[in-house]
Amino acid sequence: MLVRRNPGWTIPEREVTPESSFFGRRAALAAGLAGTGLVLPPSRAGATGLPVAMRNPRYKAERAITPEREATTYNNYYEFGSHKTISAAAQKLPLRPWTVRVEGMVERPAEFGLDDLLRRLPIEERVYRHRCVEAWAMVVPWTGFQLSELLKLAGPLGSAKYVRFETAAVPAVMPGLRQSWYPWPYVEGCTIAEAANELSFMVVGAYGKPLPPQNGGPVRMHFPWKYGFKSGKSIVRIVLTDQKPVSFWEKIQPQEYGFWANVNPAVPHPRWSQATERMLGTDERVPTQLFNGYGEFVAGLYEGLQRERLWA
Ligand SMILES: Nc1nc2c(c(=O)[nH]1)N[C@H]1C(S)=C(S)[C@@H](COP(=O)(O)O)O[C@H]1N2
Ligand SMILES: [Mo]
Repeated sequence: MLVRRNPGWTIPEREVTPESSFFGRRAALAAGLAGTGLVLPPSRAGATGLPVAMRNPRYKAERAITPEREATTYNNYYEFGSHKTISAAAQKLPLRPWTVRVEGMVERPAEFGLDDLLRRLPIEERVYRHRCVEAWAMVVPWTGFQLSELLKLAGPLGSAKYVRFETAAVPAVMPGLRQSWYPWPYVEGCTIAEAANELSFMVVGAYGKPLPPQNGGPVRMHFPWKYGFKSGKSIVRIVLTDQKPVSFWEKIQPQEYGFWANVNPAVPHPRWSQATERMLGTDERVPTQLFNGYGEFVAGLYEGLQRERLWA
């Protein structure tokens, strides 16, 4: 069992997007950016209703950005079907109104309107690598806010040890829900320390546009150092708890999928190697990196946990 005296909610100073970034006019922003190291992405955001977000240069993908068409047409979203071509079907998911309930072991449980969150929280763009456990990968410019910013609004209690994320279940538009052998709704989870990590991101946009439903719109998780299944889509409920969440895939195949699911090229899936990955839109295979290349940010989270099944 993990012992955490410091729940880690004091987020250290980092290169943050300045206050003026939200809803600021691009020209004013650009003028104020000189010397800050921040750059404006080639964004069409102003035209789409997504807040203007500056790209945070702290997070480097060191790979080419995946073509938007590939990332938005090759998806895993089992609520819409257990195959990759669900993007057309997913257009039926109503993205507004949308609320995210944050409850459980928090001082101020609340239901947040998504548009309200977009006005209240610092929004930025981060180019993150994504690595599916099936050994394909992509690089996507996500727009969003740090998970810790949302959790701070609710005030996590010291007794909370884990965070559980629940996806919307909308039977009228999600044919997959009729496959009753699956343990709907899709649930994922992480520890409080993982949730507090600066990389843990809630995504509301991709490629400078509102996040499309097939990628988990209007709001999804992204934990870039973990296999993709940990990053639940279309989130409606976040519960802080002292019970370790048992996630969707872990319930279905506990021999193959575990709680931690950190990316590791040296630990094969029971049915295939994890040493390399195929970049979406190419035939190119590239070497997989420990923690998907994010070890400098997250390796410290797992010190002392070597006996846990950290890699499945
Ligand atoms: N609700 C829900 N979230 C989900 C999934 C899913 O089937 N349902 N698939 C997961 C898997 S396996 C991956 S790889 C990513 C895929 O995200 P993408 O379609 O944006 O590439 O979403 C994850 N989140
Ligand atoms: Mo995945």
